[in-house]
This record gives sequence, C-alpha cells and structure tokens, in this order.
Amino acid sequence: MKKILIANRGEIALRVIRACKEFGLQTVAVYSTADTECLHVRFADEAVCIGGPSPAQSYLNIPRIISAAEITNADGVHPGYGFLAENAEFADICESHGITFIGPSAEMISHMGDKIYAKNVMKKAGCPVIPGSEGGVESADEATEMAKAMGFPVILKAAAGGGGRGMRVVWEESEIQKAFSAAQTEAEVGFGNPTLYMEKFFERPRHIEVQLLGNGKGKVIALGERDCSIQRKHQKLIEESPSPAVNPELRTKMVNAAIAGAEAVGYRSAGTVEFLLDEDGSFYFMEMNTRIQVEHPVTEMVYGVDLIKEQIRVASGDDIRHTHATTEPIGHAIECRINSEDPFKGFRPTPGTITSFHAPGGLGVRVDTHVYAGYKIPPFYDSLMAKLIVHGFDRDEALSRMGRALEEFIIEGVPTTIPFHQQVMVHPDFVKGDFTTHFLDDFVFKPEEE
Ligand code: MV4
Repeated sequence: MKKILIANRGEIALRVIRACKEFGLQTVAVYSTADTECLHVRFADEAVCIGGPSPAQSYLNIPRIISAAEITNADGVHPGYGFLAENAEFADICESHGITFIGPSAEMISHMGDKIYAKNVMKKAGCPVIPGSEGGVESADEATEMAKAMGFPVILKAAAGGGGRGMRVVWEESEIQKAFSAAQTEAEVGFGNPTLYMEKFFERPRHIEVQLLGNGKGKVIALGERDCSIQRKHQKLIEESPSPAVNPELRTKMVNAAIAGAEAVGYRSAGTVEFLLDEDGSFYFMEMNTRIQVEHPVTEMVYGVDLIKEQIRVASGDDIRHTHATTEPIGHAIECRINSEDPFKGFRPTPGTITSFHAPGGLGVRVDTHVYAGYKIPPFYDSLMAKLIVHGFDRDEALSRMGRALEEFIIEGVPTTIPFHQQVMVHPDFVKGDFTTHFLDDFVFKPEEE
C-alpha cells in the first residue's frame, strides 16, 4: 500500500493519519460539507468532499467513498470505528475495486455480526459463553418455556444487534410476551433482521474486553484486557487497562479463551472479544467486535503497541511486530471521553463553537482530538471531542495524574463532561476499583459550585 483513504472523521481520522505518516504512507481524507474545518481535512495530504452533512450523504455513502479512492489512486481504506467499520458489504466492495480494506475480511465481519454464530464458534473453540439459547428463539411461547427452564431474569437480544440496541431484560413470566414482540420489532426496524436469542441476565457484571491482533495466517495475540464498565445508556465514558478486577491468573484464562476463539476462525487485524465478568470471577463471552475501538489507546499505553500501525502492517501482508507480546501490562492507563455534552442536564449534546482550548500535557498524558479554539462542533455526529488518556506506574498514579490533567484541560464555549470525570476520579468506589456496569445508575452527581 502507498496511499490510504480514511473513511471517517474526527479524532480517529487524525489518529489514522498519524500512523500513516510515520509509515511514510500518503493519506486521503474524505469529508462532509459540515466538516470543512476539521483537522483531519487539513492534516491529510489530499482531501475530497463526499457529500452533505448527514452520515447517509457522506460517511456512509459507499459509492462516493469508492469514487474518492479511485480519483486519488488510494490503494487502501481505513474505516476507523462506527460508520462503515463493520459493514461487510463495504469491505467486499473495497476488495473488488482492488482497494485493501484495513480490517478483517468481509466474511469475518458478517459472521461475527451474527451474534448467535459468534457465540457458537467461540463455544466450539472452548471459550465460555453466556448461558442461553443454542440458536434463535422463534416465538414468545418458546421464549417463555426457555426462560422458565433457565430461571429469571433473562435478556432477549437481537442476533444482528450489538452495543445495547434491540435488547429487553425480562424479570418475570408475565412480561415475556410484550418484551418479545417489542424486541423483535426493534430488531427488525433497527437491523433488518427480527431474529432474537436469549441469555441468562447477569445483574451486576463488569464489562471486560480482550484486545486481539490476528495476522490472518492463524496466529492471534492478545494485549490484555480493558475494563469498560463505566458507561451510561450503553455509551462508555471511562475505560482502563488493566482491569482492577483482573489478576494475572484470571488474565491468562480470559486471554487464552479469546485467542482460542479468534484462532479457530483465523482472525485477521485488530478485534475485541467482549466478556461479562460475574461477581464470583467467572467470565462469559458476549460478542466480538471486528473493528478498532474508541478506547484502544489505553491498551497502547500499557503494552507499548501502535494498534493502528499493526492493522496496517497486517493488511499489507506483513506480520504483527509484537508476536512476543507479554500478557502482563506495564503500569496502568485510564481514558476519559471528553464529550460536548452537559453532564448537569442529563448529558444533553451541546454543539457549538469552542471559544478557547488548552490541552493538558506532561509525563504520561495523551490527548487524541480533532478540535481547537475556534472550531465549531457540528450537530450531525457523535459528541466525542477529545480522549484524554493517562499512563501511570500504577492505578493510584494514573488516577491522580488524570485528576491533574482534567484540571489543566480548558475548553470554553460549550459544556463538557470534564466536571463529571473530576467527580468520578475521587469517588470512593471508583478509587477502590469496586464498580460494575451499574455504577452510574447509583452515581450521585453534585451540581457544580458557582
Ligand atoms: C448483558 C447483560 C447482562 N447479562 N447480557 C449491554 C450492551 C450489550 N453489548 C449487552 N449488554 C448487556 N448484556 C447478559 N446476559 C448486561 C448488559 C448491560 C446492560 C443491559 C441492560 C441495561 C443496561 C445495561 C448496562 C450495561 C450492560
């Protein structure tokens, strides 16, 4: 590959451009008419406007993106996360136009996009999976019988879903008919596939994910885990590596289970295996993500790996540079997502113009952002403005460093999630590492002092 088109925007587009530059690769940005002032447009070697502000007109517009690659002679496409990153058709169209899709094969994307298939292959490979239906659940009556056998509570999920949409928790038999039809409709409307499956519902789990890198020739390595339990309405807000709940013994077990599953399918590129970790230390496969994730930097910090560069290496047919990766992380890393949202008003999105901007710095501080003073945040995309990542000798140092960096961070003009993060960093349970996916349900958010 010589020239890579980045089919994305915002901080991840910039992140990919940086990796390309270090490899001496040419870069092509694509952008919507709402993104002319975005930094990814300025930092790429070339930029092509591909359409109007709505994602459907631009960042999801496959013909426009392929045309942009063809007129610029790009021979690779990096999809980032979101948009077309897990669109098998897009991966397939890139390949049939002689453009390398920097990610797994189209077939792998569509296989893992079927959550029932994914659970079955993982199980066959010896990885523990969340107990539940073998395949799909055909009717509300079948769901009722199954739930009674399994024991309540249960959760119904869309086979083509993921990330929290098309799910229904069912606490007792009387609710199941309604929950089934609601979930089925949501699955059909949201994903074009009404198939549902059932799982035992874990009430207070942790969300732990293992980072994988596969060379596509049968070798898969793992770069430990991330704890992504601190989320709100299925939007992660804080991630860290290693997880405070995972000791070296548990890490070895989780990593080996994830590798076994990914090696069984000959996985290529970066991927993530999501586990639920129960209070008793048992872990269960939930789903696999076939993309680079927002929170990948915390892994990069503790394993000393550039995951985007590794994706590019593997896509070029080279081997992973870190085949000798150790299972043990070095130090501790935490990421806070700085969103243009008002945490005092239910995290309402707050597009607008950033009037002043100063990013924190110093030892162990990394800021991945596409914004700057004078930048106008458009209302059409997600509200992620910046990722603040810190690395420390241990978790204590990472926490105090994050506190210090949040204090240094100046963003004026729009409300941000910075004050929220400042309160979490000193919350006694968070400091102890004692939290589950329900941490924010119980979190009492103090109004800011005038
Ligand atoms: C679960 C679960 C408990 N048990 N599955 C959330 C995101 C999506 N990837 C799957 N999710 C969950 N799956 C089983 N078997 C808990 C969650 C979950 C959740 C579910 C309902 C409401 C809020 C939630 C918050 C975090 C995780």
